[in-house]
Amino acid sequence: SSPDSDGCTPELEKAGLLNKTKIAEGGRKLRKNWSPSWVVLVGNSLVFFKDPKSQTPSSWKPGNSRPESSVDLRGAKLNWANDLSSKKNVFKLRTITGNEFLLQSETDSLIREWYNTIKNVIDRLDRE
Ligand code: I3P
Repeated sequence: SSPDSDGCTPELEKAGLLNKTKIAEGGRKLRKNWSPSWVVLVGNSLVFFKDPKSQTPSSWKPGNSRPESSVDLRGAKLNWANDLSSKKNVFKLRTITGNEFLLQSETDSLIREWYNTIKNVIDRLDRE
């Protein structure tokens, strides 16, 4: 059996570096501020960490990197949003609480994988 046969430990589904900006908080529009973010999809959440490359060696301690923020995917909406940016390969994630994020990558295949993986989690939660 798998190490998590009791299903109590959330499964790591995906992790990688994407460009991220938050564009709304609780439905209130925010000014864009793009920055690279280490994005981790685990269980029902998307968790954002500071880009490891932008951290100084002294500030980076393994096992001690606190997430900057995390997003509950239950009830979230995901849409391609190339109309919301001059950048290519942009999608928008909107949480049930009205927080909106744009995520972007220069690599077509990579952004498509992220879109599909997040969409699958949202669809699975919708069916529960
Ligand atoms: C914004 C910045 C963003 C850009 C945004 C600009 O200017 O250039 O990168 O978004 O465009 O307003 P500033 O740095 O002065 O805030 P994109 O890169 O996604 O196009 P927007 O206002 O049309 O969203």
